[in-house]
Amino acid sequence: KKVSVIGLGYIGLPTAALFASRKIRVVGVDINMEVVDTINRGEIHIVEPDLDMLVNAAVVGGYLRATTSPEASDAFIIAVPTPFRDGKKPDLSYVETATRMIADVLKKGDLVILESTSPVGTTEQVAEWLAAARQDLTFPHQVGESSDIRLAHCPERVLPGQILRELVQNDRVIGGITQKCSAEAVKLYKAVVNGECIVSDARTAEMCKLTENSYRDVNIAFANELSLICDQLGINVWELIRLANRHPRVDILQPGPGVGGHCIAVDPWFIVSKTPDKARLIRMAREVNDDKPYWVVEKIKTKATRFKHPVIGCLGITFKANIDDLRESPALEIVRDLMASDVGHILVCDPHCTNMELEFPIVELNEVVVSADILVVLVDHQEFKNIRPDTLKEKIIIDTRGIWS
Ligand code: SAJ
Repeated sequence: KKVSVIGLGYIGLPTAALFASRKIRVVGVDINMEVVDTINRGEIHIVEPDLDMLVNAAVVGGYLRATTSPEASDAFIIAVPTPFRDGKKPDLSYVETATRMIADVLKKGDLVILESTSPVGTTEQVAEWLAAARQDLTFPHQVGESSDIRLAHCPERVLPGQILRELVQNDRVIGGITQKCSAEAVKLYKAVVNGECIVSDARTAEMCKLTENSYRDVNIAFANELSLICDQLGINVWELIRLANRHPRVDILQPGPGVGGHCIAVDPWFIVSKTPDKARLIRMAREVNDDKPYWVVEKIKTKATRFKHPVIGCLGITFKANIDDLRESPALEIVRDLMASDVGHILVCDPHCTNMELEFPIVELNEVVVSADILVVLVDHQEFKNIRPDTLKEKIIIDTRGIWS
């Protein structure tokens, strides 16, 4: 068996390495030559615990190699980005390009899996694209179980920072275009997944992934809305949530400076853009979470008026704790907003971003803590949690993550 993984990013590369670690021959395909070269040297271009060792072992052992153009295989896993463009519509162009690339090498009996998070109907669209490109083969949306090609959606649902563990342990939803498609996909994933592989259909599997992230977004929005209400009413929202969560059927998430990352801040829009009249709550949650960074900026500006030349120390720029990922980060958005205004002198500290190229310097934690009049916690990194709050008595604290509450 030979498996091709198209797209060697945060999902594709760990997936490719995992299959290779089970002694399955894997070809990783990426349009970026630099990425391909890096992997072929046994190195990686993304940050994820233990991934470097796994990729290195797979490349050295001869089970994984990378290339820029697909070659004949038994299974193809598409794991390319599906961004949401201009606040308007999902961009499926990477999926389309990947699909057209594999069409050239597809043969009777092959399995094609779409892993990318996708709006409902995308797997059927992939079938259309493949059928249009290969009229010598039959596809499951045309002839059902007797088709030459098997096609399924199997969304990834791993947490950055724990990708390798979750790839193996999490249950997988497998949505084949037909039953046989699902059965073939289950066989493939069973080689690496210890969790259950649960069979459904393609549209349900697509919606399932979007639902998981929308569920989290709506629940974070609830917490963020509570934080605004509590601020106005003079109530400590962190204590309030701790108390409410003592109820056996209440489990409120944590407020923050907004919602970041490339998934939760994006996927709900895939639902909203398909069914705008129906997805009212999902849209509103997105808006609540998107507004939160502006609220934090206004809060800081109000506090800053107390000083003639305020020094504002910002703690953290990543999208969540203990990682170095800046994608859609509300913390970074807040820092940039503050810098673009004339609110005061802004000092930024993030122990996870010291080697990054940014348009502003990253300052030592101690220096920020000592110099700041206003200290703003934007990310709950462990390094910040270790600071003793009693050393901060003289400062104005805006703690968007509740680490010192
Ligand atoms: N956040 C809060 N309060 C909370 C929890 C999170 O403000 O109580 C914020 C975080 O700070 C961050 C954002 O939400 O800015 C998202 O972080 P996250 O840890 O909730 O999720 P991601 O984006 O790292 O990964 C999510 C996961 N989805 C779910 O937990 C339902 C992951 O399992 C998915 O695979 C991933 O999206 C994805 O790729 O879709």
